[in-house]
Amino acid sequence: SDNGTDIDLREIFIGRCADFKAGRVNPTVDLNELRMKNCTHLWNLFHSTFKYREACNVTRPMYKEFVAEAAITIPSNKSAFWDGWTIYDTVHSYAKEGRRSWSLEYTLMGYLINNLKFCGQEEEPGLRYDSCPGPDECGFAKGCADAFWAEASINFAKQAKGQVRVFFDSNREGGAFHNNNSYFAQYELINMDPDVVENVNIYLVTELETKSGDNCTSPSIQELIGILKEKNIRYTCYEQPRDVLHLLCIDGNESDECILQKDALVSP
Ligand code: CV1
Repeated sequence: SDNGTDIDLREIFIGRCADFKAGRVNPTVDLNELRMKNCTHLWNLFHSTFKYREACNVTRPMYKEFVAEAAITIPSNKSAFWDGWTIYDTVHSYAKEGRRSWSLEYTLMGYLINNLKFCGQEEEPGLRYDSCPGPDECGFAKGCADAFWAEASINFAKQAKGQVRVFFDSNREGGAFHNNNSYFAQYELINMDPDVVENVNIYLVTELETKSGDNCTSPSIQELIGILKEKNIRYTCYEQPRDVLHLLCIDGNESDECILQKDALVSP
């Protein structure tokens, strides 16, 4: 168990929504489409899903209406997926708030809910402020928070078009790709549409100054490739892709793998 519902949940939600609508979060959104979104209406759909309900008694379908109403169009070639928390920061710096890529957290619904704590109870006041279940505590993809992310992930994946990227940490414990109990595998990969997803670019990233773990031929990634083949989706697998390496090297320019500039000018 974790901390309880954020005291200012409503204010944060409404404020984030207004900011997002104004294009101040992800500047690449379609502002016309966002004009139709009513933040108070979205808040009502969202919080009524878990208010007066025991925290683990919330299931994925209960979020369908909120997710459908909050959904916005995701541009082609921009979708970025990830599997495992250890790659999360890298994906977000790569995404550059949507300028380079869109991860779920830079869509309206993802941005609204990201990092918030919320859960309900049957008794007044309907929200629980002492503690809320942590990840997986109600079972995989169950309970007020995890059920939301599962439904949101489905919507996000169904919209992916063109070139998409999936980021993995090559040194993730248990293998880079987790097929069972990963939101990426169970809700995103499964819902990608082979008619519109042209290619899945598998990005296997290794932290600087670290021995790489899984590569494109490792069983974990081969399992992913097997699923893609079965779904008839093309893929390309990259080990330490250069665009990501360059990004990592901004903060790690002393590392051996970051000596990219061959003839640095040295004053005499
Ligand atoms: N996704 Br706070 C899935 N779960 C999320 C997301 C999110 N965007 N944000 C949060 N969670 P894990 P994964 C919570 O490291 O491979 C989407 C969930 O409630 O296991 O399973 C993303 O689009 C759950 O408790 O990653 C991404 O592509 C835990 O974090 C993919 O699904 C799951 O995190 C990542 O899911």
